[in-house]
Amino acid sequence: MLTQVSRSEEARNILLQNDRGGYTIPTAGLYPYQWNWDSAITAMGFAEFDNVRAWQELETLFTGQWDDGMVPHILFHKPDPGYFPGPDVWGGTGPIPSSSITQPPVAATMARIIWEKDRGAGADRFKVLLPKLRAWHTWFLSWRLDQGAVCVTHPWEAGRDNAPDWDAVMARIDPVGVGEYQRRDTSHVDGSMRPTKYDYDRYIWLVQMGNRLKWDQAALLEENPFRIADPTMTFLLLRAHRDLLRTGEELGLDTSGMAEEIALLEQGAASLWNPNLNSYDSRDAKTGEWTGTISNASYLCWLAGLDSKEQAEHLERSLQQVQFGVASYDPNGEKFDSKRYWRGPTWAFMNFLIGLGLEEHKHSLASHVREVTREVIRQHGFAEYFDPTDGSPAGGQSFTWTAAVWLGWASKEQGAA
Ligand code: 9WN
Repeated sequence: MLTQVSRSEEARNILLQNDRGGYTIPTAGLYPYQWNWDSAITAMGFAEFDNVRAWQELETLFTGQWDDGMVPHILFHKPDPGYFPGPDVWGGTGPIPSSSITQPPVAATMARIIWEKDRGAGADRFKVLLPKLRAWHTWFLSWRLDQGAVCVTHPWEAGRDNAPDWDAVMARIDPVGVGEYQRRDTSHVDGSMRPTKYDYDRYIWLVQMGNRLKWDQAALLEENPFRIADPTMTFLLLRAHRDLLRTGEELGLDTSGMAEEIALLEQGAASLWNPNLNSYDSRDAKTGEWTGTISNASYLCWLAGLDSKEQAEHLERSLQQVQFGVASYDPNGEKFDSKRYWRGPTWAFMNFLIGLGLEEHKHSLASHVREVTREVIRQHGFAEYFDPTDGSPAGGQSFTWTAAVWLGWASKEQGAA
């Protein structure tokens, strides 16, 4: 078994090997492009040994920002036939080839962490980035709110692709006319660890619909059956907006309107409390129905500044059920599948975001979340995700954000900078 020191060396090497010049790919083969929230987390990892490179990761991400403020979930900097769907399927209209949906906005929160490491060097860079971050956040506020909570319009947008949260609405989609296509992901990793063909038919059908509507948000609001108020987006945008306000004030920038926006997002976050489940849940914005899911996204409430005794009780139970939590879906839930992606496996970067929130609240579960994440990586390496019951590595290997989380958080003791 590798020691902690050699794991750190391996982690730095993964970041350097997956560097494609100003941006990193999540892992060679399976994900050959720049992904939005992967890059933000990766920037935090780079900040451990190269602060300039950390800022550059975020700056490159914003070269793909659309005129309306949206920052795409994938930037196709260089063509690569190894990934499907590529730019032709998306039909994006941004400044560089990209997908046409977004991903959870963690960039402002990661920028804040990077800035804290070297305020002097980062101030000018943050000043340039801040209006772009704000424009992206404003785009969410303009197009994606349901009772103040933030909606996703595609499972890939939540970054939790096949989470049980989407099952009911996915079942209502008839992917008629989707046609033949060739998946690439299952040629890189075992299909049992990936979403199914049933899922993919619907993913592609949703992309084709958006392309047909030219990604016009007003038209999508009418036509897209997939519109779910999601705890991932809501908690992370609330947190990111708080970070932006704080930073804007400290840098002497215009922050007018932001406090009101935060109050609206706080209402939205509160609206995601499902009293029947006694947990934060996702809500179908088209029907108002709860999805009935306790997921790892439910545990992002602390990062958003919201404490909850009931949510902590769910987390404690979940952690007791498996050796290497936090499971992405309730281990007692009927849909729990320890190997299939977002239906059970544990993800180091989600544990980091959950753990950070718990630590800020001085919660007693915080150290457990950090320790199990450290242990699963120490024992099993830098996998995309892990089976929480026995820690076995799953999905892609030499994974960038897992390495970044090791460097910036999991390998350290709580309270260490
Ligand atoms: C689709 C890159 C991304 C992550 C997502 C994760 C997975 C892509 C896929 O990989 O999604 O965006 O093809 O499965 O679910 O969170 O950003 O690591």
